[in-house]
Amino acid sequence: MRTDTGQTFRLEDYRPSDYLIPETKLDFTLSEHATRVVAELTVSRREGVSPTAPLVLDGDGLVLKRLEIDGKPVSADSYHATPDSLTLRAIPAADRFVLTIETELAPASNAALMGLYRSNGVYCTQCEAEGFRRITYFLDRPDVLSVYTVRIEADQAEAPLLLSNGNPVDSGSLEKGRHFAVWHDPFPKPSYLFALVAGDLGCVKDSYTTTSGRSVELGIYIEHGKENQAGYAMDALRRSMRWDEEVFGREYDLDVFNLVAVSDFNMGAMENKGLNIFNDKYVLAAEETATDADFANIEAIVAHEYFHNWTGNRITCRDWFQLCLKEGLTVFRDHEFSADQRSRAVKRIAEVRTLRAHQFPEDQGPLAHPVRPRRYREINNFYTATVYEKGSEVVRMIRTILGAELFRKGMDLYFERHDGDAATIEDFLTVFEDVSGRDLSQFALWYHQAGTPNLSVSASHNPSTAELTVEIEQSVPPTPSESRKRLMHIPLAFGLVGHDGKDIAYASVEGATVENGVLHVRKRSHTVRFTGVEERPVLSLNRGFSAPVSLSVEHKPEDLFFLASHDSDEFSRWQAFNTLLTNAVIAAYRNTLGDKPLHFEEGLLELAGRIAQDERLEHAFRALALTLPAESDVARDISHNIDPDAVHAGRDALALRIAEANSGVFSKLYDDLRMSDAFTPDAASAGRRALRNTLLDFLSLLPGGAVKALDHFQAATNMTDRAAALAVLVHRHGGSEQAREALAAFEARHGADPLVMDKWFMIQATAPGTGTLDAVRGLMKHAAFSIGNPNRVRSLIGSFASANQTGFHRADGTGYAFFVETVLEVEKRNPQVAARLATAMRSWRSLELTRQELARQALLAIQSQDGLSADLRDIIERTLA
Ligand code: 0A1
Ligand code: ZN
Repeated sequence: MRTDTGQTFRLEDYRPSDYLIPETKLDFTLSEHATRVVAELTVSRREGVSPTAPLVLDGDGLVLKRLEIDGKPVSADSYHATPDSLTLRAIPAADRFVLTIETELAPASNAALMGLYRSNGVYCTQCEAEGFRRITYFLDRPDVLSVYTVRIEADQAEAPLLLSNGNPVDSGSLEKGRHFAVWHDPFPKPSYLFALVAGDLGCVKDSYTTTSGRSVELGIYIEHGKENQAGYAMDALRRSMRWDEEVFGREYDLDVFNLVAVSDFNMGAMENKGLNIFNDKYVLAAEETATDADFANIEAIVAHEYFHNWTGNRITCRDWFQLCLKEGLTVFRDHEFSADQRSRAVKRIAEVRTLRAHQFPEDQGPLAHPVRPRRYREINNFYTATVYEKGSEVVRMIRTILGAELFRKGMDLYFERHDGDAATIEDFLTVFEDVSGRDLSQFALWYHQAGTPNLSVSASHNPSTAELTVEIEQSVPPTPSESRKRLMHIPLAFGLVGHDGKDIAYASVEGATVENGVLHVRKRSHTVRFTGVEERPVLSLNRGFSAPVSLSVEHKPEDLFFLASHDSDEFSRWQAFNTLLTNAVIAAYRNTLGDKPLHFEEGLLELAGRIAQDERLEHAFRALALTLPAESDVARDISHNIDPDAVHAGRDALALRIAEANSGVFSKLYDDLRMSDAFTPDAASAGRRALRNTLLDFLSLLPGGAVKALDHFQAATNMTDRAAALAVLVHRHGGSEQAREALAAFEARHGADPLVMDKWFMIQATAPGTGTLDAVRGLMKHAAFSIGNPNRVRSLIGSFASANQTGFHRADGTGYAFFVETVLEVEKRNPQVAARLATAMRSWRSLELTRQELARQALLAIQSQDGLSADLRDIIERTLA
């Protein structure tokens, strides 16, 4: 385990490497406990660098077995090797030389899942961000690009399949039942994109012809017996390849594209050149085992990794501070892909919900950092919602500001200008300035400055002058180490909605630039005057969530009702109703705390019924609208001194009142939505299921609800419906006979499938109430649980800590004691997963004082441990700071 060295890396310290490695030859002789790696690196000195400059290669826990320069052993006094670095002092004066390095690895005991490891008997690698240095000594930094040739030798029976990046060039049998394969990747790449897979896996093959006629062999490799679950991923891959050609003009560039699913993986998936490696959760899909959400995730992640081939691989990052250059842009691309494959409005609502649930709390808490950070102690901790999701929003804003056409021109220029480069955010912004002639320097603050900007807006209409005046105030709250903020450029899409629901025109506008329905906020305050506005319009702001800001608009109460029913922008319609629901839960929360009776407006309850039945709206939209804001969403809006039990009580009370007020309508609709045709994972069918399952959640609160939910569970013919019913039973009727029966039936049916059991774990771990802690402790002893597998840890422990407000944040602090114990236990094996788990505490300062103090004690208990990993110490110390 890499323990903390206390070293901080800073953006301003970036220097190009003195040495480069234009060619890399790797020879792997695989064995579980003693894999031999011979690296033959062609090293060149960068022009102008003194021949006396030492060559310092990165390592991480390595054992050096042999070292040669140009085929001759290096004398002991000319180098210094530690597990973490290899320094060569006497270097040949020639500009180029070949360095041969032999190391020995034990993949079977690599529990951190970085570098070369074993998953279910399959050898595989994970090198981003700094895993390659666990394989051999190298200039393990993204601006050192190399052409790789890889030879893999293994036991034929143990590993009939031998894969690496690029194209296959040779293979054959060897003595004693061994065999080999050689792969060559003609595209220079940084070490983090290296990959190797060797094992015995099933395979699904297909082929694809690019627009220019290149034929590509596609392969998806999965556990034997699961071949029938790879069809959806293959289809998503083919659709992604076509879409990137059509929308971004990008073609695939190798003869093969392979994708491998492994069951032990720290993240979702990895874009290694020509050899994507996936967490099997994001590949395997069948109606019996995967929910509609799983299908949508698979489609998005397959696309994401594929799109990296251009945004990440062909153009990579100069250094890890530029991570958002590839991640934010690629998330934007996968969002657009999914929007084109599904319903754009529904997709946008789902994205915004995710952003608010994960990125806003990050931006508003101690772990806040700019989309392009300026410093880090452990880069693994910067694969964050800010870098990914906010990074994508920033790219979306560039498109909003420039318009679709100029945006595409800018992207074309980016690909043309930087293909083969390790680029920066400045390079990226410059292409858009060049194609548009705009100055994006104020806009660039979105990359450099952390925190979610707030906009306060009020409007007044003067019928006698036909003028609408809109006052807009901008503020950016302070974040750790950035107390003073500069004013941002915020593109706000808007409309002035007339009484008939149509946008009304205005004659002129002054006080801010308005272009194509977008108002550009650039100053601290704007007084914007629209003339020629005869009737009082309702202001619809931040349509389509054009900017990732917190918006508070002084609406009259009836205005939100109006927008929720009439706004022509579907996102804003959803937003208005969601705000009404959130406000209602917050009011109920305050009354719960004040021991006052709870009251909900009839109009809101009725509107829920009207939305449910509105045939003009897609089913999926209605399902999203009727899904009450999560307890964590409500807590975020309350923002301080939060009592999670009262939030829970307020939210539950609203759910019950909506159900009671609409029981007839909901029941009928629930019955009408029953589907008898064969399962298809398309968005329209998924939308019907989503709405029906949302209605079930409400109906389960009424008398006979548990029986109804059990009927739903038993009648389910797919995982979406089965898991939804199980969640309703366990969350709404926990401990009931029906909940117990469904849990047992689910376990009996799916006990042998770990990915499906993850759903069973997660549903139980997110059951509200103080009893869940003991349940989670009990489930950790279940045969299907394993503390070494990241998916199991995330589904049971991660979901408990980050998605169970009442169960985890118990007033007696026992949830936090469990947290300390478990995070440290996980850390022994896998620091990266432990550090991510620990981010569950990032909003501890928003809690009421008793819980706050208990949470602080828990964090201090972890901090006081000796020998903490760099990953965990970094998160804990920033959380406490
Ligand atoms: N680049 C991948 C994410 C990723 C990052 C780190 C990993 O291991 C520590 C694995 C994957 C992506 O964006 O999909
Ligand atoms: Zn990515």
